[in-house]
Amino acid sequence: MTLVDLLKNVGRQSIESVGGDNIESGDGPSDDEFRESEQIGNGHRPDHPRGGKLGGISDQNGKREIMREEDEKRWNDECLFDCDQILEDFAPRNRIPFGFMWCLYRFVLSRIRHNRSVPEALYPTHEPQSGRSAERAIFTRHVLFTRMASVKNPPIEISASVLGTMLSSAAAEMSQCPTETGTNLSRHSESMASGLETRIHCEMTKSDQRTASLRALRLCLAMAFLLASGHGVCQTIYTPAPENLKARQEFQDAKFGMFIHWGVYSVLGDGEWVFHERKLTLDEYNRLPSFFDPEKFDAKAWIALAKAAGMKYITITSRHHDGFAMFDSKVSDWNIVQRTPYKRDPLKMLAEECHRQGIKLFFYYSQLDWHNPDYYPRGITNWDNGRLNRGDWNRYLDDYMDGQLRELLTNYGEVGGIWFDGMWDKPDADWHLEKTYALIHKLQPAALIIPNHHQSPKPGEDVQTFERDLPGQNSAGFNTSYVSAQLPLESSDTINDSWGFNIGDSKYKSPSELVSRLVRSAGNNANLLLNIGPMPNGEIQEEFVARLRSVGQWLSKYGESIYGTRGGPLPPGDWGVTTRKENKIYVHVLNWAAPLLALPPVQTRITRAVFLSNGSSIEFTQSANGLILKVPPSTGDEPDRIILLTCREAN
Ligand code: JFZ
Repeated sequence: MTLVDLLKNVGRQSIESVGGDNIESGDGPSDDEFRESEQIGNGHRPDHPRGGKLGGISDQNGKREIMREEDEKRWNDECLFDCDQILEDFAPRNRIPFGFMWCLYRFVLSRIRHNRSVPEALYPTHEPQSGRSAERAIFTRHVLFTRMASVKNPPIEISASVLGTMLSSAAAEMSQCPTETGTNLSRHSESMASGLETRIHCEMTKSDQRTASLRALRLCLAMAFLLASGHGVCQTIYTPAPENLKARQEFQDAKFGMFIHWGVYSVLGDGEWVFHERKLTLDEYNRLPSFFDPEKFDAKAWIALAKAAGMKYITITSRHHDGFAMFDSKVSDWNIVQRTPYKRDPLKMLAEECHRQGIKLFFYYSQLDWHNPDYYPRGITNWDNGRLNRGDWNRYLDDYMDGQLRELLTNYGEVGGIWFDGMWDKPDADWHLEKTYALIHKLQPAALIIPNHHQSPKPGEDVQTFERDLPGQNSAGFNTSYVSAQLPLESSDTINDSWGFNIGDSKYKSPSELVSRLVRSAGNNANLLLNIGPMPNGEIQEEFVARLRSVGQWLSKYGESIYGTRGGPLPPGDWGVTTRKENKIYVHVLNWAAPLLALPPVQTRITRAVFLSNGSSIEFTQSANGLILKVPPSTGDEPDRIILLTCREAN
């Protein structure tokens, strides 16, 4: 059962237990309620440790709209700290100020209004950089929210078992992160679920209590109404089609894909951001397509190279931030067929070749556009390139972008999915995601939506992707630390340091480094999407070709330990990772010099351990304390020593 289901149940129970007649509307508090709540809220707001009162929660306009979208970031930024502070101050005494819970309720409700599912509403959008504090914030919200729901004084009772299950489901979600916080939450939820005498009492005066009881009753009813009737929530609950779920499995099995950044920018040999980096004007950039004539482009050779590398899918830029469509688009003439001497549609040729050679095809699509004037108001990458300072945002999204997506999902046969990028340019904008995602899933239900927005997944998204990073590590600094336990995961990376062709970048990763990244991705339950930036003449530079072929050779020997596996059962470490499939565990020793490797316990009985490269037996000891393997000495030139463990049962 998901948290959403549980909350729905809570909603239903509440309605049944008190009758539905007090429900005013699902639109939140009345003006009176709002004023009262402000008083209660203010009265109980603790001092902000950096001065002033707890911030980010009052509605300056006095409007009933609970929280404006632009306030949300401020709320996140300011209140994450406060949440922690409040928990630390009050939780040990088991008291949370009602004003704070009320504010939290408003926060959650406003996020539901902004079309987020309930669990999504509990997660911060703008997470702090450090993984620990992000997790703490999520944890805090889970706990506070469930506490709010369990306020004793208002005559709404949540049964012990429902609250217990809610907490354990929250704990289960959290315990997917192998961190201290995850463990803390599990422990916390256990004690709460078992005892449940632990009730939250609001510290209020008698009269406050009466008002608050009334309020909480109304609030809970409004919440219950919202949840039970599905108002504002229903459309956000996305149920993937069976073919989509199947495609997710296949995606996870595929493990290795080819990312391709190719566009008119490739002509300048300076990466795909050259338009922005050199602050070119529209007039200047408009000259570029006339130099793009990839006479050596050979779709068959590209796909054959992906296959030789052991890659199972490709994700190619159908258009990047320059907005230039690398396909035959009727939506505007800013495209390869109409603006370049090449005049042909390479995506069409690639699609045909992919279908012929059994490779899945995904389209990268930039929602950010530096060329179209309707991309307005502009985002953080704005510069004066000569565009008009007005434009029609809705037209950009609904006609231009959705129009092109419709073309991509209609004219190219079966498409694996759409890899979105650029939302980070306008993080607070309304991107009409629900509409766009619904369009994609309607046109091709199996197509996976993979957004590179660096946030927790939103309803309608099918894969969580991490740019230049392993899930949850956020070593790049801009990814989210939240890792979905449900969605397939993907990590993208470059062979040198560039995405688009960069003539001055010779920082190539070695073949072993690339193998090791692939293995670490698999061990972290993620795919690796490895990038190439083909040259403007359509050729792929030799440095990329050689490296891809050598990864392919490695995979042709050791592919069984990668393809079709899932990460684990043991947590990844600096020493290496594990992957699993049926009753097999592959121990990938990537960085371990000593002869013995001691690992945490494996749940099932290991019957056999062999060195995958030559089938020789490996000595091992399995006990309740853990597993000790005698690792064959390194020959120095292998990126990964793989030990295959056969187990009595599947892991
Ligand atoms: C994005 C693109 O901008 C880039 O060109 C490439 O396509 C890559 C795969 O995806 O990269 C980003 C996007 C945003 C940030 C960093 C890299 N960011 O917000 O810090």
